[in-house]
Amino acid sequence: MEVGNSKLIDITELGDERGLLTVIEGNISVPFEINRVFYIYKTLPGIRRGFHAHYKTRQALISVSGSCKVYLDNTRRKTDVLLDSPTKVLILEPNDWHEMYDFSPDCVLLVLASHLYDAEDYIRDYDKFLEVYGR
Ligand code: T46
Repeated sequence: MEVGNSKLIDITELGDERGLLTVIEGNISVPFEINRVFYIYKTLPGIRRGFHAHYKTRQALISVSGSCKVYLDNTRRKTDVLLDSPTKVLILEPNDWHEMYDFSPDCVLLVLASHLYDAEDYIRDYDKFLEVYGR
């Protein structure tokens, strides 16, 4: 499903009598090479984070435990996405302004990124975001 410039995809759940397993492979399940992994957890009630877009970094967001929401703005359309399953993957494109919110106390938001961390890759000013990506 298209959300902003990004996409929400479902990945296959593998299971047997022992329980469940889900696998994500770079350039296969997600459309980029995975060069960095981080996770956001123990988020305090009412917290909203993100508030930026990127120049080049593509990411995959998965709530592997609990749930959270992601607000996306591609300058023309604003969308809210619910991540509430370890099989739901938000392929987040760099040109979507994003904010994460409504974290459940048990939420572990796993993020797979196409590039190593670079503070220069962030657009944290909304007017700058419109200047770079707006029509
Ligand atoms: C994004 C959303 C989904 C690092 O030093 N290295 C890293 O790889 C990351 C991700 C962060 N940091 C530092 C930078 C800040 O001092 O950790 C601190 C918290 O990062 P930030 O405020 O950017 O966190 P969020 O939740 O606003 O955004 C993060 C990612 O940074 C961002 O790329 O798209 O998650």
